[in-house]
Amino acid sequence: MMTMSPTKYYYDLMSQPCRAIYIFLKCARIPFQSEVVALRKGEHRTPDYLKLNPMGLVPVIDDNGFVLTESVAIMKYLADKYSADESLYPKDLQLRAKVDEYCAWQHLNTRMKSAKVFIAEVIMSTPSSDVGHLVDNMNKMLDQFENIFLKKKKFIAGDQLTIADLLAACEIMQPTCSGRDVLAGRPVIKAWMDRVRNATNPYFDEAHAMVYRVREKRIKQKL
Ligand SMILES: N[C@@H](CCC(=O)N[C@@H](CS)C(=O)NCC(=O)O)C(=O)O
Repeated sequence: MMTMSPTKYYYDLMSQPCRAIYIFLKCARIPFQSEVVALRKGEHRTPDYLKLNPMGLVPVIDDNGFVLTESVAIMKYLADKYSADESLYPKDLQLRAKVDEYCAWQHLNTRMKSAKVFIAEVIMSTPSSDVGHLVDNMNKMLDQFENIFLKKKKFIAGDQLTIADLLAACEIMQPTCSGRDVLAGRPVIKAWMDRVRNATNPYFDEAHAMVYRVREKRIKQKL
């Protein structure tokens, strides 16, 4: 009989999609073998890692020889194959379609618009005075997220937390690394973020420990 090993998960918790998958794996109680790939040390560019993912990006899973990249595809695969909790990626056709709708939108919106502010402020140390247009674009995205996706619902797909909320929360947390109060004046998104955090803790805080540390350091540097 062939024995199956836990899925190997290649990740760095400074990466937004990696945090979303990490929280998902923990909440869904899916065992995994942790394979940390330190981006700051260039471990995603070693010949061995490039054999696994020629694009040199995290996240990646290796499920007993089945290698998969792309966070959204990874979460859907793991949910369908291993999760006993169906609420995280619902089987109901219309609920699932709402989750998929958000997952399709987020790459060029939540992810891109938040990441650009993070890269400018944290990676490139661009002065705040020069990031106004990026912050404007992020704010337009946050308006759309609130008014089109969240509306008055508890979570993106309704009453239950899904992978869509995990992806969204982890992206919106990224630009907070600079010390920026991304959700200032946004009580609706702030309340949703608190619901996501409360529903997933201690894993949310565990996944964001490094984000919180970077944020505190940046705030101290500004004082
Ligand atoms: N569309 C991919 C994006 C993956 C991605 O961009 N990963 C980033 C971290 S968030 C990365 O590995 N960056 C390393 C690099 O660009 O060198 C997904 O959702 O999985």
